[in-house]
Amino acid sequence: KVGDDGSRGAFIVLEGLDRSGKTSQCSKLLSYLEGLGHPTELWRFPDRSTSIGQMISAYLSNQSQLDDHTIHLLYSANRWEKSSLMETKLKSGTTLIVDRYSYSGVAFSSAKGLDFEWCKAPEIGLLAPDLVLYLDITPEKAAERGGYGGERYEKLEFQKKVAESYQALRDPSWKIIDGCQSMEEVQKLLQEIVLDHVIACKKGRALSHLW
Ligand code: 2DT
Repeated sequence: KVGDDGSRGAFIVLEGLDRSGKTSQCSKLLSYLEGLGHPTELWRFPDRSTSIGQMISAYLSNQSQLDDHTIHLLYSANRWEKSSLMETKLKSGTTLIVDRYSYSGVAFSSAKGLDFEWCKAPEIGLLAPDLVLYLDITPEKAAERGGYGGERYEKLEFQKKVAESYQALRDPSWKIIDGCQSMEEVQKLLQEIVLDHVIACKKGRALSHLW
């Protein structure tokens, strides 16, 4: 526990397969909360703007090759390098809408065959989100949606394994949203849940850490 009982921002994570609609829903949530006057920022992982992020980006676009363990630790380091800023923002009252977090880290690397517990270990001690929203869509449906792009993981067979890993990670506190509904329906559901959490965090809910 961080032990700060003051008013703070909420830490909200969106997770799901590629093409599940996360990124569009994140930006809509940003405008929604800003419209209500809640200070809000949109973050995403990997954060490709740092030097670690650039190594990740080169790997994802197949410009470099890295051992599976190595890239896993880079993703984790990319979260660690942002963690104190993240904590400062939250404590100063800014809500963070975050597109992917440690759950993507574990789901993607364990889908490659790395040990599940080994994948979770470097995330121990990172800030835990107040809310995980999982946009649930089948890998087949995701593939139909205008197809995957050219990045490393955007292939149906691999996405099926990622879906299984997410399944193993899910805990009862996650909110599972049927991602096959229209963008508007999904957004409406997300807005209600997110607003509840923003208000609860303002009232002083303590921050906690993974896992
Ligand atoms: P975007 O397409 O959302 O930029 O993601 N990934 C992401 C991992 O393998 N481990 C991680 O820790 C994170 C955050 C998911 C780029 C790809 O990176 C994968 C898709």
